[in-house]
Amino acid sequence: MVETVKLIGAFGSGFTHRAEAALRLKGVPYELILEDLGNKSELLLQHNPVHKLVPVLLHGDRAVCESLVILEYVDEAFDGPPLLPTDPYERSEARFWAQFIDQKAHWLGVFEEIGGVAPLLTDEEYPSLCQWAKRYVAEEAVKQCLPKREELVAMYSAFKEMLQAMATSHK
Ligand SMILES: N[C@@H](CCC(=O)N[C@@H](CS)C(=O)NCC(=O)O)C(=O)O
Repeated sequence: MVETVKLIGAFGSGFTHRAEAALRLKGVPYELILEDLGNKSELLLQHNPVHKLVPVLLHGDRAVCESLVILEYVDEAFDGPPLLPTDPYERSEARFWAQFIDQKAHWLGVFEEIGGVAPLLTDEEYPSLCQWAKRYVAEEAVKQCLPKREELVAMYSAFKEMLQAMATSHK
C-alpha cells in the first residue's frame, strides 16, 4: 500500500520551503496543508507537541518534525535522486551549510530589503555560497514551490509593522 504524504506548513516559511523542495527534488507527490500560525490546528499540535512548529511531514500515520530531519527522512525513505552526497565528509559539509544557510538564499534578500540593510551575503565574502544560492533558485523543482519575492516582502513588511505597533503601544 502506498502511504500518503502530507506536509503541514505555512506560507512564507523558509523551513516549510526546505521540506517542500526536498519532496519535489525527490519526486514525491504530497499534499500541502497550510497552517494559520496565529491559530494552530489540532493536527499540528497533535503531531508536533514538543515545538508546535511547522513544517511537519506526515507519512502514513507517522510524523516527522524539524525541517533538516524531514530533509534526511525524505532522502532515506523514498526512491529518487539523492539529496545528500554519499561520501561522509561531503555529507557533513552539506549538513553544515544547510544549518548555516537556513534558506537565506531567497529569504535573506527579503529581510535585507525590509530592514533597509546592506547585503549580508555578498559574492566577495561568500562566493561559493552565492553561486550555490543562484543555482538553487534556478532549479525547476525548487521554483515550483518558491514563494514569490513580492509576496514574501508584503508578508514580512506587514509583520514588521505589527511588531512596531506592538512596541509603540508598550512604551
Ligand atoms: N527548527 C525548526 C524551525 C521551524 C520554525 O521556526 N517554524 C516557524 C515558521 S517559519 C513556526 O512554525 N512558527 C510558529 C511559532 O513560532 O509559533 C525547523 O527547522 O523546522
